[in-house]
Amino acid sequence: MESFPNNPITHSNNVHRTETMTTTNSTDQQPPARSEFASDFLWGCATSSYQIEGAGFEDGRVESIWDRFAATPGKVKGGASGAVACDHYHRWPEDFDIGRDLGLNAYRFSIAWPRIFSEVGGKPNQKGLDFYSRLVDGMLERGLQPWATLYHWDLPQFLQDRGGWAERGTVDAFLEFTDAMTRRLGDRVQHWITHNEPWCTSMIGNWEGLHAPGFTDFATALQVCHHVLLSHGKAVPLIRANVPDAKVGLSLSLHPLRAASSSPEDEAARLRHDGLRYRWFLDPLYGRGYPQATLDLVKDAAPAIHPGDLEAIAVKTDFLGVNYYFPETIQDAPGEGPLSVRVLPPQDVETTALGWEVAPEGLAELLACIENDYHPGPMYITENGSCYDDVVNADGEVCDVERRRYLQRHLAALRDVIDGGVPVKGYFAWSLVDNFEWAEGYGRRFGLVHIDYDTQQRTLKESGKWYRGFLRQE
Ligand code: GCO
Repeated sequence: MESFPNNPITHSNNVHRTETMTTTNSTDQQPPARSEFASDFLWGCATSSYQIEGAGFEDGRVESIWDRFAATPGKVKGGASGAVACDHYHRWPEDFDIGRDLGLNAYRFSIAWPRIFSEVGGKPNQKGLDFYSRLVDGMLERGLQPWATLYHWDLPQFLQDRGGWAERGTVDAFLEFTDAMTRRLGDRVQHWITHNEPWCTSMIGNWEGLHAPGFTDFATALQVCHHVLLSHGKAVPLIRANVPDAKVGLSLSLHPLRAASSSPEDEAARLRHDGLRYRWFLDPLYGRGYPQATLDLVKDAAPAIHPGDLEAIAVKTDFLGVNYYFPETIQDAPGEGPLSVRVLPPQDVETTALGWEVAPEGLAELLACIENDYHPGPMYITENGSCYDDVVNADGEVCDVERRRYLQRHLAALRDVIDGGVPVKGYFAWSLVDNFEWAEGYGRRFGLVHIDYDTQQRTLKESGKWYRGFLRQE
C-alpha cells in the first residue's frame, strides 16, 4: 500500500458559487421516464431499523443508545422514541407488498445490532437472527433485492456503557456483529453497507450533541469517526469471506459546498469545512489518509491512529453510497468552532418543511465532484427524499405535490449527470414510509407512504403513486 501523500486541495468540490444557482426545471415541463435510465438500474426505497421496526424490547432486543437518548427528557421532540414506530417488526409483509406493488426491484434496510447481541462476547440472539432471515426471504419473494446496512446508528447501550465508538474495542464488537449477520444472511444478501453516514454517528452524536449518545466534544467525535471508518475497513474482508461475490460499500451523507460570498475569507471557510465534511471521509476511504490541512486545523483533537489503520480504511470497496438532500452554504466565522466556519440557513430559495434547500442541481454537482476527485467506481444514491407537512384529506388521500416535484426534479438531475458519464447504478428513495425522524420525532414525514401512528394505517401518497407510475412506465 503506497504511502499517504498530503494531497493538495485540488478537487472540484471547491465549487465557488456566489451567484444564485439557476436551474432549468426541465421536470416542470417533462418529468423523467424510467426508460431514460439503464434497464438494469436499481430502483429502491430505504429505511432503517430504529426508525420503523418498533418492538422495542421484543424477542430479546436490548436497549440501544437511541432508546436511552429518547428516554432523556428534552432530547427528542414530543418525548417520542422508536419503541413502536411503524410496527414494521410485525407489519413487514404489508410494507413489502407495498414495495412490490410500487414496482421496486431493491430495498435498503438496516439491522438492529441490539436484536443480535446483548453482551460483549455473547452468543447471537437466535430470535433476532430469525427475524432478519424472515425479512430477507420476504424481500426475495417479492422481487426486492436486499441491501443490508449493518450500522444505522442504533448501537447497543451496553457497548456505549463501555465507551461506545470512542473506545477502540467497539471495532471488534462490530466485527463480531458483522460476522454473525453475514454468516446468517450471506447466502441471500449480496449487497452490504457497513455504515450509514459516519458524519452523523460521529459529529452529530458526539460533537453537536443532537443525536445519541448526545456528547459535545470535538476530539471524541473525531476519535469516534476514526473507529467507525476503521470498523468499516476491517469489516469489508470479513464480509467477503462470508458472502459469495459480496458487493460492499458504505453510505456517506454529502453536500455540495458553496461560499457565502466571493470574499477570500468565505472561500477559505468553505475549504476548511470541505476538509472536514467531505475530505475527512473520502480521502482515507480512497487511500489518501486524513487531509493534512484539516489535521493541522484540528490540532490536538486529532484521533489516535494506530499503524495499519489507514491501510485498513482504504480497503477497496465495490460501490460508494451517497445520501444527498441539500447543498450547504459556508461563511467565514472567526472563532466559531474549531474550523471558524458557519453553515448558513438557506435564504430566498425553495426549502422543504425541515428548512432544507431544494436543489436538484446540487445532486448532479456533488456526484460530478466525487467522480472527478475520487473515481470511486459504481455509485448508488442510497438516500434522497424530502420532508413536507402532509395532510390526509377528506377522501383519505395525501396530495404531497411538493414531494412529488422534489422526486421528479432530483431524478431528472440524476438522469442528466449519468448521461454526462457519472457511473450511478441505482437510487433508493428516502423513505418508503413515514418514520421516526430522530430528534424530530414523528412530526417530520419523509415517506412515499403515509403512516397514521394511531392506527398504523398505511396510505400511498401522491408522490408514491407517481413513483409507481414511473417505475411501471405507465
Ligand atoms: C439521514 C439518515 C436517515 C434520516 C433521513 C432524513 O440521512 O439522516 O440516514 O435516517 O431519517 O436522512 O433526515
